[in-house]
Amino acid sequence: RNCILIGAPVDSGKRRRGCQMGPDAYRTAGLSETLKELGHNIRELGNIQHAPLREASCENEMVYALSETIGWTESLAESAAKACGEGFPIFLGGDHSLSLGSVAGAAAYAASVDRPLFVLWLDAHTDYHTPLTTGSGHLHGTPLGYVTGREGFEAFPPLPAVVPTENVCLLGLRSVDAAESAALQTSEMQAHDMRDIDENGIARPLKAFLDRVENANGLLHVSLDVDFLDPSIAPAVGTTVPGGATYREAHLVMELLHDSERVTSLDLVELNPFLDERGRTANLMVELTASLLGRRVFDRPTRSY
Ligand code: DIR
Ligand code: MN
Ligand code: MN
Ligand code: MN
Repeated sequence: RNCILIGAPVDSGKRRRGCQMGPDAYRTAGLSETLKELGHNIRELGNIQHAPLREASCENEMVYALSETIGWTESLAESAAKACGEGFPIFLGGDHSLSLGSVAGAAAYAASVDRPLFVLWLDAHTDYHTPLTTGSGHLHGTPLGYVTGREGFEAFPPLPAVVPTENVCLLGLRSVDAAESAALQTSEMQAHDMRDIDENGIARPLKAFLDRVENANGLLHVSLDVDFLDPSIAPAVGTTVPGGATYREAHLVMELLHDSERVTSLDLVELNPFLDERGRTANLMVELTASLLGRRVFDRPTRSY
């Protein structure tokens, strides 16, 4: 595939800093070399920047770094729409607020080729808040609210195309607040929490979703938040929640995604290398990306970290 690596050092989506180092951590962990070994073409766009900042305000005074996140949404939506037409964009985050832009751009591209966009959200959290409902004020908790067209994003660029909630599947949930939970009930999103995964396995809900993407001839954007993974294998994230996906579950998800041949864009988000133990989380994220792009757990080369 023609992979386009887009560094997006977004760090405005929450108060704790460090995700700005994410793109370099993925480079250091050998993302580009790993994908080349799998036979893919790689184009490196370096790091992109946010659009020029304009003043913006929100009724909710808790909201943090609104202008900066709007600036990132603008530049990322543009980059994503363009890159989707040229290859397989991989966004090297950056915190999850980068997905306001990457998903909006992917949706714009999908609309331009008259195909539906589906979104797979791999995360401990639903990220379905709006600037008006967020209690923390952290906009990394709002991308699914934005791309599905919830109210409260008036200060943001108008959405080029709304993602219908029925096209969204969430896997890995285990930290959902009351407001998000209530909003989720009234949406058509398919939300699978860890209990669901414990009882039914992770392959079943994923396969059901991938069948729907296939039947609709859809494009599929995958958004992988580091905190989808269990903190014991992926400690480098500001919002660790116990009880996440295991190494084997995560690779299985990636291999099923590869087999589906449906994935058309990918976010790698929330890695905070400042919190890591010798790059192990960055290395794991690179391995998972490799599985999504064709590597099998059983034929991966042995490496000593
Ligand atoms: C969290 C943010 N639910 C909040 N979400 C995170 O601040 O409302 N997303 N960490 O992955
Ligand atoms: Mn998230
Ligand atoms: Mn999360
Ligand atoms: Mn929340």
